[in-house]
Amino acid sequence: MNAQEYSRPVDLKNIQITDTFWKNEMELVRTNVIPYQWDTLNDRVEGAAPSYCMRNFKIAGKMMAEKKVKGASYEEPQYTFRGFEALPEDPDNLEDKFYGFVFQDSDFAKWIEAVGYSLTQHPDAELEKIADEAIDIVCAAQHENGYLDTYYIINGMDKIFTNLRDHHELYCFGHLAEGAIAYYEATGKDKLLKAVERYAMFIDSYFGSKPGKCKGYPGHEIAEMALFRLYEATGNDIYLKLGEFFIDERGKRPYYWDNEHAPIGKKEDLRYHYHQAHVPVREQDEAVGHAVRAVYLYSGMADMARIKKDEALYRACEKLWDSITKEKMYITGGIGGTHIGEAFSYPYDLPNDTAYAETCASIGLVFFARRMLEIRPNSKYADVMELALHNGILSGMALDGKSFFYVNPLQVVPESCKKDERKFHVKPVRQKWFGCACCPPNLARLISSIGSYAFTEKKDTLFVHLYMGANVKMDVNGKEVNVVLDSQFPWNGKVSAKIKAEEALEMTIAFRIPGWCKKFSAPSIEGKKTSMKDGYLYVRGIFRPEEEIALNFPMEIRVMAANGRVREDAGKVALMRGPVVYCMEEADNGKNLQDFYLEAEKGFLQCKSKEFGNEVIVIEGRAKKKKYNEADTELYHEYKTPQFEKCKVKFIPYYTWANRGEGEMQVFVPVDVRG
Ligand code: FUB
Ligand code: ZN
Repeated sequence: MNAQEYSRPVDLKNIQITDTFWKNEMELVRTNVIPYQWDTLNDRVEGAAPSYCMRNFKIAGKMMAEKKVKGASYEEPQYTFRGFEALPEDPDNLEDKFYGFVFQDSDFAKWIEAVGYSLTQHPDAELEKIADEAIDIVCAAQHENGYLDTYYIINGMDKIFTNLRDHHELYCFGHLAEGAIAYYEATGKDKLLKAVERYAMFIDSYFGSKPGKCKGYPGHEIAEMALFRLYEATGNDIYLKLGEFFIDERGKRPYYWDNEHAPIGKKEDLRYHYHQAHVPVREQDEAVGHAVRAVYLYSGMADMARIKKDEALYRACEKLWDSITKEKMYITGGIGGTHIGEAFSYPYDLPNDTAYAETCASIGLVFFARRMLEIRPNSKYADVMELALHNGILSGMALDGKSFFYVNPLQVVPESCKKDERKFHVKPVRQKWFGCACCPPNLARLISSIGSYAFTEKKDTLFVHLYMGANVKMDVNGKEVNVVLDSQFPWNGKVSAKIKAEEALEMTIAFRIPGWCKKFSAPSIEGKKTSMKDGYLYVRGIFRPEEEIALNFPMEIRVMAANGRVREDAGKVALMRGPVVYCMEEADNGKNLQDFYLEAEKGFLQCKSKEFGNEVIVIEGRAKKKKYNEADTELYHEYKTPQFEKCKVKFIPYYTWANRGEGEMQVFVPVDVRG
């Protein structure tokens, strides 16, 4: 690899998103999620699980009026993978101690990150004032040595970094660093960034390969990619070296955590798989363990591979990418086949109704994809990014931006979510908030920064990875150019790019050709050199002011089947159109969705619909619905050729499901093989 090969995200301040589809999502985040989250951070939302986040910062910073404390309050973390309820506390009678999950500080960090991105698109003095005041509270909590994690500042600094495996200090640090950089880059205000740098220096004084330093590494990854970003934002290579140390130390034997805790016994390796620490990272070739942790680690590895030009690390990233996308990813871009450990399961184990597919995990997959694209643009990464964004991620938020999914199943029977403990993690309706509120703020920070996933630049080349309406400003050999993109994705495949510049200039625009598009057309490319490489159409030449390039990616309805080894989907199909995955819902098709056998060969009808507020495309198909006969009243009976009645079935975009009340839903549908 050499530095010339890298493309980097276009600075958000140089992108204005104008797109109908994504602008709508960004506005939901700006007008609903960010203010709502601020209220939850301050425990002001009636009926929602309290966060205690800002309260913890105030207590750590001694900003609360003195209150009673019933003795020492050090407690082991009380989170559970089965439920996300906050600890039951009487809000009017709280002691001055830490409340909530050990990683509650990260709620603020993700909020300030989303605020930063949002301000680049929509300056808002009032929001900036609230953010500045929040930063004052957070910075007041910082310990004189630079340490900044309220859990230990409140519970006892003698315990810091003593439970790296399960506590989340370095995770909270990572989020705080990302938030501080985003806020600094948006506003130029560096108070939080300076605080984070002091904290980073303290961490650096504690961890490292030199004798006497701690050889531990984060139990929940993210500090790695945050440190690389901090290095790139500040130029201080101490952060780079610290990030490298954390990446290189992971998985070495003897396991660091065995000195922190009693060894875990025979199952120890499995436990280390959960943390992606079973072997050193360059030897990892299968995505395992907790899915969010995994993709955060892989994102950090990809950053380091790029910065250090580390081919071995890049090859490991590629293997892990293939492991996820060829064997362990849902058709929606969801990852994490099992709720036990919120984890990847074994290859091809992708159950629809017990799926975990955490919103955060798909978001992390997008982080990983964008980083792989930076190293080597290849449409396979952007295809997955687009898939996850339009399906497994957007499904995480209601169409009004007011409620959220943590888990994104591909099949739901509401009764089973309430009565079958194996499916308690699956919710048939979105929730207002969660005690463990990782997903909604993660959605907020991703959606507010969507432009930096859509566009990257390298010298005089603009890469268009995702299609969306936007004005992208670039410096091409000292000349300013605005590339104005127009798109009606994800419903219509016509896109265009228009040049706005003072004078003609030579540059390249690299357009991703979506993997789902069988035949694209580019009617208006004249007098330019075009070439195809790794799924991108490179258009190079002298562009005149107002010159426009138009492309068309016809969106056809595709009937998709899973690999035969995905047992859950045997004999079933799913519908896709462009990047959008479709599903059937009870609201349109009635109960017992398992009784429908899709007559896929009979074709489909697509029509525009406003039933979800903004216009979407819904699909109508034909099916045979099983008729129940007398024998069917018995649990078991002799087989008789089943009788069917002909009917129509309706499919809606997967991300719009559960917006019309509670009901059954399925993505994969039995197919009528006899036609
Ligand atoms: O542990 C912090 C966050 O909580 C993880 O990223 C999520 O998967 C949830 O477990
Ligand atoms: Zn989450």
